[in-house]
Amino acid sequence: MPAAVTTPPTPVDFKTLEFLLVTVDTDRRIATVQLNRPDKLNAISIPLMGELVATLQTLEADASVGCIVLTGNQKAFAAGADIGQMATASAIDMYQLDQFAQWDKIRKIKTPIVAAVNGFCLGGGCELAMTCDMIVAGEGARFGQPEINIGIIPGAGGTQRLTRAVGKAMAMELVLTGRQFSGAEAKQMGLVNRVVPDELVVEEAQTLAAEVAKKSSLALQVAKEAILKAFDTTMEGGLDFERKIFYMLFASHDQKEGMAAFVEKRPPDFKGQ
Ligand code: CO8
Repeated sequence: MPAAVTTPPTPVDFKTLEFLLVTVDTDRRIATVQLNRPDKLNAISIPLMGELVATLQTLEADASVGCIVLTGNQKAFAAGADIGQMATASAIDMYQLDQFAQWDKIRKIKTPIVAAVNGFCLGGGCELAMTCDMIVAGEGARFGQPEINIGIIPGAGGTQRLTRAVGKAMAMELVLTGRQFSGAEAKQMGLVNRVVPDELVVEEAQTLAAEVAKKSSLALQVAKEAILKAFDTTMEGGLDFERKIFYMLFASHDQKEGMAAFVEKRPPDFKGQ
């Protein structure tokens, strides 16, 4: 039987794409995506979200990218959804705009994403970080769900993801008071993976991403899917799901290669297939 012909992935040249509110830098198998609306503390407007989703989807389709780092700047990861844009909106406007359809697309990105958080990480910004798979925070990071201060509640998953991450008592306190909390407190609560000096946040996130990106991208994607499944299924259903995916991986090149490489005491050459 002839060997299957596979087309090598064409890395995306982001310099040819006209994104203004998001920049991308790719190095080896890591893509670092930076929110770029510094004058508004990276407030998440509809155009910014549009660029972010398009960028993440493009990176997801690029087999040369093994892991994504999502970051802001030293002052802000993102200070929330754009309040100016929502201030005078009616319920019908909000319904028809259906902005959460975009947020859902981020949730469905299969490539692992590490959030690298410095400065303000508030409201929708905190929800965006929590939608990522891991969080590296700076010592000076300021997390929070302050929506209660402006007469609303978290709407992009905050009441659900924060509660699952930190438990009921702390989620109640943080959402009902809207108070900010530090990177160290976030670490202690289990919301973030690592806290490092501010100037090392992106580097640390890239180091973590590089460790991830070495693995089989296929195994990474299904591992991410299985872990996320734990949040919306029963133990029985989750174990069943895990087992089916576990079996499925025995149809992959990367399982054969990974195990052969172990037996032959050499590094594996994964293909994401
Ligand atoms: N939206 C719009 N503009 C913002 C936002 C925001 N969330 N945050 C900051 N900005 C703007 C400010 O208006 C200001 O602009 P300008 O210079 O033109 O007046 C600029 O960024 C700098 O901000 P400040 O001058 O306020 O900077 P400070 O250092 O004094 O204060 C704070 C920083 C404490 C972060 C302060 O800016 C602040 O409280 N921001 C709002 C935080 C907040 O409430 N976030 C939650 C927003 S609601 C939300 O996220 C809901 C998400 C779910 C919905 C998803 C889509 C539908």
